[in-house]
Amino acid sequence: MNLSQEQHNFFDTFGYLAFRKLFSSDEVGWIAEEFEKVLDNHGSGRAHDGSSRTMIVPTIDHSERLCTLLDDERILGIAGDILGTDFNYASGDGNYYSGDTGWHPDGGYPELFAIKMAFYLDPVGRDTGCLRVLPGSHKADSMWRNGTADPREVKKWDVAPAEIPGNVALETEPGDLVVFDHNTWHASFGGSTRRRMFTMNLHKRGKTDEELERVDGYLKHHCPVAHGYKIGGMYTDLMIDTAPPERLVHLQQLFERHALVHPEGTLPRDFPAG
Ligand SMILES: O=C(O)CCC(=O)C(=O)O
Repeated sequence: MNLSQEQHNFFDTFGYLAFRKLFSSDEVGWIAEEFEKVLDNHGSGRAHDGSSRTMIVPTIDHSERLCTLLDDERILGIAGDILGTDFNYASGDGNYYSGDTGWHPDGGYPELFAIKMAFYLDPVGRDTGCLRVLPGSHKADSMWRNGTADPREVKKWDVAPAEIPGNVALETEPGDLVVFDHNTWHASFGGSTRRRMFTMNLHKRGKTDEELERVDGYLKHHCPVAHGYKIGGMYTDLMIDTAPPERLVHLQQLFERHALVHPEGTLPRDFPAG
């Protein structure tokens, strides 16, 4: 699925996009089932009591079927259009969120580098845990990034975090997909104590020395090992061994860079020829 010119314009201007009913209810059925299995069998999902967030990194990599999201024409079309068709898959978390998530961006890059795809597996509304964004906050010269206004300092304006002027609530139903620039400030308010959500992070393939430095900088702080999940490399063997040649394009660079950035967290293995 490729983006229309208007969707490109919207993403460039506001730093996010929402896709309604991208996945059918049948698809949401198996996606949610696999997600639950991953959290329960590879994470501490069974112990989740709602007192705090339960998280795992990676998520789709632990399920052969969820891995195929990386082969899905809709995902490839959206990511390829925004980041280039040779984009890197940069892992993602799986969550039973509990309560609010405060305002934050996922990065602070001078230009577009990375996006997050967020799959909310329950209906979420404005005050029941949907993603909120500050439109335009991905731009380096926006007031949210140029030092004029810090969304975490709402006290000085005497407003609640959920009431920051201009914030947009991206209410979603299961099957919708929310995509945003890592630079975009986002948050969530009023959600349940078991809000199911997982993400796929994707970023531009590094080509110049400067771009590779950015890729390595990303890996240093954001990959399974960096988050304390020792899976022996950037990806699970399952993700690599079940990959058709087209998927390998999105795995190769971070597979290689991971060994350089986290040598102690990388078990030797071959990468398929493709
Ligand atoms: O849904 C949420 O609580 C916020 C998600 C979020 O902050 C993120 O994925 O970076």
